[in-house]
Amino acid sequence: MTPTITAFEQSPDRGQGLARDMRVRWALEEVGQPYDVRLVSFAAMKRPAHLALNPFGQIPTWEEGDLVLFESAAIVFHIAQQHAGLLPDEASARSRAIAWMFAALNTVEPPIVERSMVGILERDEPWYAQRLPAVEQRVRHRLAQLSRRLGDAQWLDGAFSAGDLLMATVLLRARPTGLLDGYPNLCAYLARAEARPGYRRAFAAQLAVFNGTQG
Ligand SMILES: N[C@@H](CCC(=O)N[C@@H](CS)C(=O)NCC(=O)O)C(=O)O
Repeated sequence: MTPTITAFEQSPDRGQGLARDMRVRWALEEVGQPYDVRLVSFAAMKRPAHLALNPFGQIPTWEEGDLVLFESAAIVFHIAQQHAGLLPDEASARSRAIAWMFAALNTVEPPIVERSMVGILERDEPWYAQRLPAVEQRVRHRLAQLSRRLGDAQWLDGAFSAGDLLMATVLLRARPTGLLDGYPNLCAYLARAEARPGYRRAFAAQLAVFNGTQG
């Protein structure tokens, strides 16, 4: 059965791959699972029909027969459980890859999202100039720790996994701030992720929505 995901009708990032449907599209492309996309407006996301899919009124969502899911990482995990290629078969390696999925979203993403929200919502506030350095320091702290752990490795723990997929999408959100530039191995890690054919197909598909050239 072909799953249907939701994505922004008009993405605020202008199709630069920062919206969280990108994670789901990328996972689907990695495993070769075709999918349908239903585009939703900001207004539609807050209406009962979409709230029935995601109580928080956000994208992405997942519909596959009777199964409805929300939360991008839960959807990526679901895809990884259904298909080979995103999680190792060996039990301990699989658990470690899942730990990296949680680390991406629970430990690394929060300061990065906080930094971008401060830039969007607080730029004109009197406290902005004082607050920004503290927020950026929290991002640097996490990036430095991640950079140390990654070292010269290609991926976080052996072969590319759903942990890398989520971590790369989190790092993408840090790139516009320039904070990633201080960590050449993380920049190279991100470039490796972006060079993957599955990533490129997913990126092109969501950019086509923004450009109005979706097939
Ligand atoms: N933790 C959720 C976050 C979802 C989320 O923040 N979605 C954003 C797009 S990237 C959204 O729908 N924003 C519109 C809104 O919150 O009104 C996930 O990973 O799926």
